[in-house]
This record gives sequence, structure tokens and C-alpha cells, in this order.
Amino acid sequence: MNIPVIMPPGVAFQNGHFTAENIINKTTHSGDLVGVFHDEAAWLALPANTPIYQVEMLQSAQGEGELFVGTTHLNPGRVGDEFYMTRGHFHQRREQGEVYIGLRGTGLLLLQDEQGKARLEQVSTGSVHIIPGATAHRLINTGSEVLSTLAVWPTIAGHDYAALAQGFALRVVLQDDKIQAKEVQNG
Ligand code: M6P
Ligand code: ZN
Repeated sequence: MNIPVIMPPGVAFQNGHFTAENIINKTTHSGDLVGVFHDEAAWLALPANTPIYQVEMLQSAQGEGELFVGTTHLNPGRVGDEFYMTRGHFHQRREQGEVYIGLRGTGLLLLQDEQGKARLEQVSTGSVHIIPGATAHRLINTGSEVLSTLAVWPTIAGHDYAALAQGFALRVVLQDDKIQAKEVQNG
């Protein structure tokens, strides 16, 4: 019997780009990130069409038990003293987790629980990040090249951005030529 072998989609580990038909692409620009960076004057000075990060995703079946696979490519840069970062989110379905794997570049994964307690994990090539349920997550690029991470998460997870309207409890800035995490007053 001749059993056909399916060619699955591929991901290039050196840059996180997918080889597949019908890849979903979404770019987030500076102008989309209203209220995300603490230095509003520096944010306003940046052209609103400045690309901050791009997400590539494979097509997935939807529904309970199905998974999304995507890569996030976060550009290097700063708004004032604050490093470029993703918006960050809780999952709408709070109990659902996610896995991030570092592919290229260096940065931090900011994790925060529902009590507002934040922690940082170092992201680098090959780092594996298990994001538990009920944990908000944001990537921060502290390096000088693009930070690319592979992510796998349940299609039912959804994004809850509103729960973080107050922002995260930590900001990562360049101060005195050093990468520093600062606690934010009032979230
Ligand atoms: C990863 C996943 C996606 C997420 C994207 C960008 O690829 O976690 O679910 O949408 O990063 O992050 P955000 O939605 O916070 O902008
Ligand atoms: Zn997520």
C-alpha cells in the first residue's frame, strides 16, 4: 500500500519565518500602542506608522483542543528610555496557558499574575517559557537585533487586553547605560 506522506509547514529556527501557504500576518505599529509606553512625549514624537512588532501565524482549526502556532518578531528600539515591547495580554479563558520559545535576539518575558505580582524571564535562543494559566505575558526587546519567539497556545484562549488597562507592574528601561526593571506605582 502506498501511504502518502504529508509535508507539514516549516519554521526556520534562525529567523522564525514560516514556510507555508496562507500565513496570517499582522503588524503592530507605534500608533496602535496607545498608553503603553510611559513617556508620552517620546511616543508622540515617533511616527505612528513605525512598525514595532509583527506576528506570523499558521492557519489552525478552531475549537476546543485546537492550537495556534505563531512567531512574534519584535524590533529593537526604545520609546524614550523604555524598550520596545508587545502590548501584552491575559487570556480571556484565564485557565489557558501558552509556550514561548526564544529563536533569535535577546529580551525579557514579563509575566504577571492576577494579584499584580510580576516576574521576568530571560529570553534567548532556545529558551523555553511555560506561561501558566491566569498569567499575563509581554515580550520586551532589550537587545540590538530583532527578538523572535515561537508561540503555541490554545485557539480557545482569546486575548483580554482590557484587564491590563492599568498596565503591568514593571517597566524595563535603559538608565545609566544599564537595562533596569522598575516597579510602577499604581500599576
Ligand atoms: C504571540 C502570541 C499571540 C499574541 C502575539 C502578540 O504570538 O501570544 O497570541 O497575539 O504574541 O502579543 P499581543 O497580543 O500582546 O500584542
Ligand atoms: Zn497569550
